[in-house]
Parts: sequence; C-alpha cells; structure tokens
Amino acid sequence: MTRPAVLVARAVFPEVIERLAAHCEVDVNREDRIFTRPELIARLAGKAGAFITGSERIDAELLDANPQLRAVCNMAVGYNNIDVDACTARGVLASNTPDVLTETTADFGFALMMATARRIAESEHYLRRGEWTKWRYDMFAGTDVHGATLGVLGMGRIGQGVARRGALGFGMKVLYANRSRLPADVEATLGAKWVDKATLLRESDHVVVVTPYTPQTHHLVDAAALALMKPTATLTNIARGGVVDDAALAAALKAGRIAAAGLDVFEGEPSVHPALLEVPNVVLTPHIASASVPTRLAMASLAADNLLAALGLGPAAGQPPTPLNPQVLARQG
Ligand code: 8YV
Repeated sequence: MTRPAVLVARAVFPEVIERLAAHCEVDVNREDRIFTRPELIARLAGKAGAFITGSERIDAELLDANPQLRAVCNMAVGYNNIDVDACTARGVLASNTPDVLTETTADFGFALMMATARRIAESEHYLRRGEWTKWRYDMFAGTDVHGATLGVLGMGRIGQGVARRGALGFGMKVLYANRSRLPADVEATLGAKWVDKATLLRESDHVVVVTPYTPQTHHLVDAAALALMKPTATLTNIARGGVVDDAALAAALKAGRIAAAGLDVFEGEPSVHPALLEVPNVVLTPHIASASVPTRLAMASLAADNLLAALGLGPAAGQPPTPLNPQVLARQG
C-alpha cells in the first residue's frame, strides 16, 4: 500500500513528526517561514492531508486547487482560519484541538487580567528603566481582583475556566454574556449570572473576552462598548484579534476611559496597532495563552491523531477524535 503524503505546514515537536512519519510521507516546513498563499497551495500538491496552525487559511480556492486533499487538521481550538463549509462540501475532514488547552489558556487569561489590574508590566518597565528611587503611597496602585465583578464575554470551555478561577479562587462575582445560557447546575457552581452584553460591560470591574471570532463577533468590543465600561475597569482579550476594535481600545486607554487592558491577540497579528505600543496601561503578549510545554505538545499530538485517523491510519483509523465536520466521515463510511 502506498503511504499517503502529508504537509506539516509549520515547525512542530519532532516526536509528533516522527509519529506521522511512521505512517505517511511527511513534508515538513522545517525553516518555519510562513508560506505565502501560492506557496501553500503549491506545497499541498499531491498531499492527502495537512497539519496546519492558525497561520494557514483553508478556503474554497485552496481546496479546489488541491482536490486530492482529504483532511486539514488545525493545531488550535479556534478555527476561523478554516472555511469548514467549503471543506464539508468537498468531503474534506477538518479538525481542531479542543479541551487539551482549556485550563492552560484559562490560567493565562486570569494571569493577564491580574497583570493588567495590578499594573505588573508597567511597573516592571519602570523599574528596569531605573526610575524607582522611592516608595510612594499611590505608586502603581491598581484595582483589586479579589471580590470584584468579573465579566466573561463568551462562556465556552475557556470562559468557564476563567469564571471558575474568579469565583472559586478569588471570590469574584461572575457575570457572563453568551448566545446560550449555561445549565443551571453550572451557573450555580460558578455563581454566574447570564446578562446581556451592555449590562456586563456596565457592571463588570474586569471584562475578559473569550468568544470565537466569527462575522457576528467582529468588533464585539468597539468604541460604543468601551464607552459603557467603568473608568476603573480592565479589558482582557485572549480570544482573537478582531473581536476587539484595537484602534478604539487604544483611544479609550489613552483617554483614560478605561483603566487598563491585557491583550494576547491582535487585529492583523503579528502586527500590533501602533497606538497600542504608545500607551503604558496595556499589557501585550504575543499570542501565548496556550503556550505551556505540555499543552502545546498535547495540541500537536491531537492534531496528528486527527490527521492519521482521518486518513484511515493508526490505532483510531477512521475515527478522528475531534472532527469539526463529522458528517464527512459518515459519507466516507
Ligand atoms: C494557538 C489559539 O496557539 O488554539 C487556539 O485557538 O489561539 C492558540 O492556542 C494558535 O492559534 C496557533 O495555532
């Protein structure tokens, strides 16, 4: 039997490549340069499957140029880089990596919110600049996290993880806005109250954004939303660039309309809106919320499991663990 060829579109853990190589002909982007679109399309020629990350966009045009493709497996839970309907229409299995990163990402979201509220990055820069000469009563005085009101915009798995940390660890009152309401027992455990977005923005001391990026959530937090927030409030975005209007946020931070922001994701990343780099009251990190070594390894392994299984290989042949369009499998079966 000929071994199927797969593309690993970005550099990834060698042990994961080895596992793929036990079953497939693997073409790895070892230099880890992000492919241009024509390069990606060309590199997929003859490949049955692709191991991708958020930096590769999979759409109808790319699929039509590579009709032999049978599986595209994302090393990310968010999949706004994949046109799942276009995959389904062409019988291509698409997958993501849910669950394995939930707690690590919630840890980071909480850490970023705390760093923002307590001005950790800003004060560290001040110290490194050699400006710390004396104690002062209001030096880097921020806002409290414990006992404050946490507003979670988007209450999926990661949002619930952030809420759990706030409610159970820090005695926070939790508000959440989400398309659907949580089951009563989950609400009760978190002491969480389902509210509309405007109420959440008006009443929260710390707003954390954890929604998927879709046309409906584009600029969910825009100038009008920011205007509803308390002047003492913080905003943390660990969702996707584009859910927050970064230009409007920079203007709100500059004007002191909200106290501070923590951002792990940006519109057009890795570019960062220049105005955000100018304001001191924002903590900026380079999309690392899921970046613990065990979690990144778990994400890569799950993406590889999906790829092998979707191509009918390995111990779970035919049964990818986390498909986005399982109807494709039913059709193949
Ligand atoms: C990834 C993420 O690191 O899982 C996601 O949706 O945003 C991150 O965990 C990133 O998307 C790379 O694929």
